[in-house]
Amino acid sequence: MDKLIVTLLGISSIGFIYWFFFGKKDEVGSPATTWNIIVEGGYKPSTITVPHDKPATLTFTRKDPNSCLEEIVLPDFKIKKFLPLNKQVTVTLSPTKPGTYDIHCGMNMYHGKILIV
Ligand SMILES: [Cu+2]
Repeated sequence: MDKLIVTLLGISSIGFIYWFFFGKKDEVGSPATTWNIIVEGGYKPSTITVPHDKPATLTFTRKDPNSCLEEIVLPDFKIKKFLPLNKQVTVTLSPTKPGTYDIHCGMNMYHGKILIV
């Protein structure tokens, strides 16, 4: 029995290490001006890439009843929006400078990234 537990722990820690180093990479898509972001336990995708010379439209859909996620804040763009559950909320960005910008919830607990290229 003890051996079994040790074996299971070993397997799960290998799985964890594997996930930690290989599974956590952000999927950075190619630059696009329209993005659909699902808000569920965080932001999916958590990193989006937009070109710096065109306005970008981000549509957020909150599927998570957690009130922590009910507000979206893009501090660099002075945008703050309430996200009703299961409703699409569209935000338009007019990026000018390439860089990495933050998206977070009203309490600054969940984070996403906007890469402006
Ligand atoms: Cu929050």
